[in-house]
Amino acid sequence: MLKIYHSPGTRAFRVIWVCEELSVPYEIVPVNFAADYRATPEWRAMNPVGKVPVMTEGEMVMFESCAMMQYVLDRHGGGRLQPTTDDATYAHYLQWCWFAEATFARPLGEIVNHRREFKPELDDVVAEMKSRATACVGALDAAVADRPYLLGGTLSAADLSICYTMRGYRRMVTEELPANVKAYFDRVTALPSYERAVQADADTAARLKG
Ligand SMILES: N[C@@H](CCC(=O)N[C@@H](CS)C(=O)NCC(=O)O)C(=O)O
Repeated sequence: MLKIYHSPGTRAFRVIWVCEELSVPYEIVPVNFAADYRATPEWRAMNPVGKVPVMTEGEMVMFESCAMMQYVLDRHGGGRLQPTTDDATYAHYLQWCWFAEATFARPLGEIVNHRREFKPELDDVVAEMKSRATACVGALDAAVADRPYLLGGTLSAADLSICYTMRGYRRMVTEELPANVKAYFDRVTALPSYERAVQADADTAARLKG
């Protein structure tokens, strides 16, 4: 059984969403997001830089949410939610999967880290990060101008990963999205698996409180 170590609102959301979309069984282990817990030797043994998430399966322990997502697809997806390597869309599948975390989530993460470390926050730094994230939304708007999903007519895990990051963009930068991206985000988050992932996230929060 996959175990997903998750703190509410954080990046395991994309892995949980993929599991829900694929109907792959998993268990959530709620993680206290407090910095002092993440600095403990117990947690550092799971994630050596003290971040979340972590995923395990049997003896296997891994971190990095997009790698976790890919593991679930390759081991448990049965070919769903991703093109094969000889498919014409394969290169762009990889591109958008990496873009979701390495380029789009990065400035958003910097805003979170900056706000945690600098009080008061430095407005110029936050504005620069918001503008970098907005450039990513512009790229996505162009990419989905003529298609329902990033790869064309077929939903893939890249869409779930990007739309997880888009949640952060809407929370941290602006709810307002350009027209194509808005229609795309609404389409992908209309999946019943999205509601189940939102519920799993809320249940994790309740477990940590209770
Ligand atoms: N690239 C990593 C990023 C992990 C990450 O930054 N996680 C955030 C929560 S979503 C975190 O633990 N932040 C705490 C910190 O950086 O101190 C991934 O995708 O798993």
